[in-house]
Order: sequence, then C-alpha cells, then structure tokens
Amino acid sequence: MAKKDQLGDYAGKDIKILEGLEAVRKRPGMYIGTTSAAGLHHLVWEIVDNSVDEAMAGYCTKIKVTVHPDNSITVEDNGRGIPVEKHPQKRTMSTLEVVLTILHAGGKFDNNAYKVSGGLHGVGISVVNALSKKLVAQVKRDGKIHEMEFSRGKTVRKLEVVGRSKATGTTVTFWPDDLIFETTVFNYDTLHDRLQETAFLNRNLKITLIDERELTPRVEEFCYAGGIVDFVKFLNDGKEILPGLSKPIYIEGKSAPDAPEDQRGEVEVAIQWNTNYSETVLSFANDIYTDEGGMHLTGFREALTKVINDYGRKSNIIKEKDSNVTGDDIKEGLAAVISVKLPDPQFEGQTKAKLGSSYMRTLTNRIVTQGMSEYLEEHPNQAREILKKATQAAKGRLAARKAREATRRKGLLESASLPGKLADCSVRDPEMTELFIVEGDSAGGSAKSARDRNIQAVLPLRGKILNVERVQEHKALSSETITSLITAIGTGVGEEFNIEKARYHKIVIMTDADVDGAHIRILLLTFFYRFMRPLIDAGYIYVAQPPLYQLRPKGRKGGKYLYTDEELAQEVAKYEDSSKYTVQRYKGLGEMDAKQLAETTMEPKNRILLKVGIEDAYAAERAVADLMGNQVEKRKEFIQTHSKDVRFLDI
Ligand code: 1YM
Repeated sequence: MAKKDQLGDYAGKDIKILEGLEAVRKRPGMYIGTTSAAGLHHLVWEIVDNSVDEAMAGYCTKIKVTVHPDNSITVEDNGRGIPVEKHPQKRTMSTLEVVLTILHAGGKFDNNAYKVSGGLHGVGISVVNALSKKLVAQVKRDGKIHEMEFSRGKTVRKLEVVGRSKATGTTVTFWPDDLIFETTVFNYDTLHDRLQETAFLNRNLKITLIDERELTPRVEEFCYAGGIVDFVKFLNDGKEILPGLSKPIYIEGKSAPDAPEDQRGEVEVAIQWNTNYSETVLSFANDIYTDEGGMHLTGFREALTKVINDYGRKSNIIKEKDSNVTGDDIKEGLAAVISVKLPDPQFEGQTKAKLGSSYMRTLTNRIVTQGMSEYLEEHPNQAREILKKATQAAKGRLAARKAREATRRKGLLESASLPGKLADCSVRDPEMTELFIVEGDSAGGSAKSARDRNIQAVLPLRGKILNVERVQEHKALSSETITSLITAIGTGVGEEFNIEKARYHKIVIMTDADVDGAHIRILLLTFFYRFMRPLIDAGYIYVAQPPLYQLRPKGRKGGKYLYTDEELAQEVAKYEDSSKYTVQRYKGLGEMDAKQLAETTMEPKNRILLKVGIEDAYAAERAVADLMGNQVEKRKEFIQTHSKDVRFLDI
C-alpha cells in the first residue's frame, strides 16, 4: 500500500517537474529576464555561480569555461561533484537529476552560508537545462565518472557510470535552444569581463576561459592572490596614483560572533585614490554587482567622510574656519571596491540591484570606520595626501559654484543666449526635436543644409572637446565648446542639472568615420557620462551611423550605401570582378553632399541611430576610465580597435 502510494506520488511529482520546466520554456523572460544576448549569457552565469558557491564553501579551486565552435559551453569545476546518490526526499531520483530538473532545487541541503546562486538572478541550474536543446552533466565522485543527458529539460539518458577517475568535480555542457533565444552566439568580451570580475572577488580562485571558435583557441586565465586589492589596482591601471598609495588600503571585518543569526556578515573594502577627478566605486553583495548601491555603499561613504573629517580636524589640516569636506570631495579620484557577504541578502530598487539589508549599513560603517581610522593614524604621509586631495576638491567645488553663478549671471548657460553656432530648429516641443552635434564647421555646413529645419538643430563643434575626466568642473565650465554644448542642451550641469529642461529628447553625436571622429565621439560620451548622466539613462543620447562606402555599378546611375566592412564584402562578392563597380570610401561627413548626408544619416526614415545605453554602468565606467585615463597607449589601442563599434553602446 505504502509502496503504491509512493509510486503514485512520484508519478505525480514527475509531471509537476515537467510542468515546472515547461513553465520556464513558456515564459523564459520570467526566469532569466530576457531571451536576448543578455539572457543567453545568463545561462553561463547560472552554471558558473554553482561552481563559485562550491569555491566559497572551500571545496573548489579551479573553474574552466570553454566556448566550443558550435557555441555550446562547457563549465568544469574541481569541487566535490553534485551528489549522485538517491535524493533524501525524492527517493526515486538521484540528487543530480533533482538539481537539474526541479526549479529552485538544491538550496536546502547545503551548509554554505553565503551563496551566489539563488541570489539576485539565481534561478538554478534547472532553468539552464530547460532552455537548452541538449545538456550533458558529468560528475566525478566516489572514484567514478557519472553522466546524464537531457534535452529541453527532459531526461534522455539516465544516470550511468561511464568511466573511473580519482578526481572529483562537476562538468556541465549545454547547447542553448535556438527556439528560445534570439541569438545563440556568445560574446567573448562579455564572458571575459564577468569571469575576470568573479576571479577578483574570489581570491586565488583560478578561472580559465577558452574560446575554441577561433582558429587557434584563445585562452585566458584569471587568478588574483590579492583579490579586491588587485581589482582596485586594475581599475586604476594606467592612472597616476596619489603619492604613497601605490599599495591600496585594505580593510576587512565581520559581525561579532554573538550577533543574531539574521545580522551576520562579512565586509571587505579596497581603496586607492588616483590624481584624476572622476570616481569608480563598485559594490557587490555575495559577488552580485549592486549597480544601484545600497546599505553597504551608504555605510562605506558615511564612514569614509566622517573618518577623513575627524582626522583632518585633529591634525589641523582642516582649519577651524574651514568647513568640512563633503562626500563629493572625497569621491574625486576615488577608486574602491566594496564586497560584502551575508546569508540572506535583500535586493530592492528598479533593477533589484540595490542591497536593502539595513544592518549592512551599520556593519560596513563600523568596520570601515575602524579600519580607516587605524590606517590614517599609522600612515600620516598618506593621510596628508588624501586630505590634500579632498580639500582641493572642496576648493574646486566652491570655484565651480562661483563659475556657475558667474556664467548664470552673464546668462551663459541660459537658453536665452543660445550659442551663435547653433542652428536651432523651429519646433519647440523637445519630444519632437533633435540636436545633431557635428565635428567641424565644414560638416556643420552640410548638416545645416541637409537637416529638416523644423525639428532638427545642428551644433558644430570646433576641434576637439576637453577631456573632462582630467579636469575639475570649474575648468570644464570655462571651455567655450563645453558651455555652448550645455547651453544648447538646456539642462545645466552638476548640482543644477534638470532633465525637465532638456531642449531636445534626441541628442545625436555625428562624427567622421575615422580615428579622429571616434576620439571626439568618446570625448563627448565622457562629457555626457560625467556631467549629464541622466540623459544617457533616459535614452536621449544617440550616435549617428554614416555610411562608410558607396558602391556604384559601372555604367549605371546611383549606388548603394554600405555601413560596415562586412556589408562591403558581401556586396562585392556579387560581382565577377572589380572592373564592374567602383567603391567610394567616405572618410569624413564633409565628403558627402547635403542630399547624401540627409538620405544616409539624418532623415528619420532611412538613417541608423545607435542609442547610447549604460548596458551596465560598470562596463561603461571601465571603458571611460580606460579611455580617458592618463595612459595614452591604452586610449590609442581602444580607439583603433573600436573606431567602428563603440563598445559601451547598447544597440
Ligand atoms: C559546473 C557546475 O554545479 N558544482 C557543484 C554543485 C554542487 C556541489 C558541488 C555540492 C554541493 C553540496 C554538496 C552542498 C551542488 N550540489 C547541490 C546539491 N558545477 C556545479 N559542486 N556536495 C556537492 O551544497 O552541500 C546543488 S549544487 F543540492 F545537490 F547539494
């Protein structure tokens, strides 16, 4: 009787399981957010997170990720191996099968306090199984090699022993389902950046990435003995470091042993100032990047500001008559990584990327206050440099305020006195209007003739714009190119920025398709990123895509505009030989006449505009820092490799 019930029960459960994974296939977006490239890569993070958990638990030291020529992925770790014994509750199934076929299974029986998987996005490895046309799981455990195979979440090969091995570990290979995903092609840079970040956050964990899609496989290894200290050094790579700070400040601590169960956690912070003016602070909770910050970040900032002011007063570097330095002053040139671990992180915010667990504010504050006070006491020279930098920033902030006031008095940033070079449009409704920022007066001339003067305004910029990563705000405000940009856009900058005042809801950067054009575009993006970031978040910033070539068949009128080298190659391949056509390469916008420019780049019905998005703020932060840092070589390299595709454009 009992047996029959059990069997019946099992059959019932079995159906439920399939329904569970069927639900994932019906509404994949609910589980992985999207079926675009981001969702595809999510599958990899889901599996890798399992291996990282095993590393955090102290059993795994190596993870290997391989992209095969057919865009299948293998993730291999040397942990204990997912258990293959019969599952304690579902006695008819192995634990491996449960983990791979039941939604959210696997969380219950582990003793790992801080888990990545099952966290913010963590939906479990079974979701990967549901969304793969094929998945093979191999476990080395108890001297044997066990294997199982699935297709779209259904078992197609039961658990079997396929060999013997003294090693232990788990290997999962999966083929993402092309019925589900818009693309099944993995992006090397995306995998590279995320795996490198994971290696930084897990000291000494060795992560290898292999891309077999190239003729000679590309292999990269990430392993950092310094953990987040190495991460901060990497963020500052190529920048001039504040004197004495070549070794970053490292602070760590954890909750008291008698803290209540639900208030436990660990905090790790690495800090290093550079001599630039922008800030790169990255915060993580259980290895999940908290783009919107949260309690840990608040605690960190509060502690840093208080400790620096206290020390400044005590050492008389901040004089009695002076006011305190602010959090913003301390931010100038600050690079920091904050990594906290807690048993049950609460995420909130629009993108669930904000740590809401409020005790983490107090805990981080306490640990950073103590660590930072000790550091300043023990390193008086470094302390003086840090205070010097912050007090200079405070002066700069006051100067910027004055400069803004002065420019406002003169009406320089008011739209009442629009820059003379601006050819404005006649329509006043910002939702309908567009501003084209063009490089040079000659291109400006063609753009002015090519535009629809009702809704399209043109602002020609003379020469290069200032690299705003390297100057303080008041300096930036003294540049004519920059004030003309600010006035034309209408929002103001800094403390006074107001998106409601934007005069156009499309602001289009239109530069030449050459290295100089790419440089100007990056300088403009840096400007928007640092001073008008809400415009990027609101989706108001675009990059125009002028054609690179025009191909004309011999003896015929008209030609075809081509926007990439691939398009050119494809088009050329249609001809028997090169005597049958001519190719014109457009190096600059000035080489096109007004009609051509209108047809190819400006008229809404034909043009291609790329929306600039902060696909992930951190990648952009990194790109901008790489680009705009002091290291000229890095910048050159970037511009050369990315002059046609700007990496942090979200297309
Ligand atoms: C390539 C993917 O999944 N590794 C992995 C997963 C597990 C374990 C080890 C593991 C965990 C535990 C005990 C435990 C998982 N086990 C489970 C479950 N790599 C990959 N490596 N023994 C082995 O947490 O106690 C879920 S994940 F549920 F079966 F324990």
